[in-house]
Amino acid sequence: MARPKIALIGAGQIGGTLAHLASLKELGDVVLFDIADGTPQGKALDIAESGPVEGFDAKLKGTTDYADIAGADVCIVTAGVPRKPGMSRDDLLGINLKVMKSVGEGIRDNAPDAFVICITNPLDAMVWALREYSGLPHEKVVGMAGVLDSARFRHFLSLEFDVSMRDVSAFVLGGHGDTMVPLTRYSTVGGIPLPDLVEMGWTSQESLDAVVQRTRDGGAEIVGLLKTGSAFYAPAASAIEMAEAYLKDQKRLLPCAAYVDGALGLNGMYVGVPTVIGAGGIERIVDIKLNRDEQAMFDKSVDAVKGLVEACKGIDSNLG
Ligand code: A3D
Repeated sequence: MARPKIALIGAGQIGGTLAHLASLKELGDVVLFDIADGTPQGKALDIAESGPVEGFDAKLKGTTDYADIAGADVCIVTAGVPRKPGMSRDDLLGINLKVMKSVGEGIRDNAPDAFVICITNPLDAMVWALREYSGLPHEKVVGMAGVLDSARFRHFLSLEFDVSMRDVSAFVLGGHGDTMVPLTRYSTVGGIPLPDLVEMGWTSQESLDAVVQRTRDGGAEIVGLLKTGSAFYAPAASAIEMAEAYLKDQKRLLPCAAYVDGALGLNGMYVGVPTVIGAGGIERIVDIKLNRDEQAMFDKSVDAVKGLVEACKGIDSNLG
């Protein structure tokens, strides 16, 4: 069987890291696309030259021509601009919406059967716009945010409890922004829910609240440290986990910005929810029950996403 083809639209910080990880994991052959001529070609060649040392079999190609992504099985989209200190994700909306138009049309015309993972911010609105511009089925276009936000939550929890990150599972729902909803009730250490660990005296409610807030601010913390851009290692690793779930039909239960029509009381919008990813793309939305406080936080997050989608429609009247 031929190797899967993975097209990375955007060969910047995340795009380059995606190409490296996809090669190391031998997920398939990689095409790096960017409008900045030289960048995708240079990164593809550099990573290919690490192949003999690392011992992976993957072909890499850098390009500025959409024709080269033809027949891709997976497209991961990072094209656009990232945040600088002092900027919110929402400040990127106008400029990145234009980018989503050209990328959506490029995918529509060259790789209409691909599973498309969007990373470009503001995530929930951009994945919605990318789906609109590409016209692909909703279950084949998804946004990466929940895996990253949950990974940050897991990392901070493992520090708080001084236990292995492998034994911490966590759930973050809602939009990828200041209103994201880290769900403590559905997050566990070795299967024990976080509220029980507070009761057991492993941590205090104040410390747990601080971990939740640090998770919400996780992206800004990195932007503040790097000063020239935003996080890229953990975002790339998170998107690769989703791509692998699709390519290997793993049926992973992962929180993603997926199209929800019916579940969780929503009709027809993209927002972060628990999903099952397999060969069919988003095969299932997990319709979890929220308590009153969780529902209030989720509703606020949903409203924030709706506001961004309306802003997109205000910029491009052909949308929606
Ligand atoms: P960066 O290193 O600037 O790479 C972006 C690349 O996109 C650059 O190489 C540009 O040349 C390229 N580009 C710009 N316009 C186009 C176009 N029309 N077609 C093709 N390529 C184009 O940024 P990055 O890789 O650090 O971040 C990429 C995006 O991901 C930004 O919007 C970030 O805000 C976002 N991001 C999202 C998360 C999430 O968790 C959702 C996390 C981190 C970053």
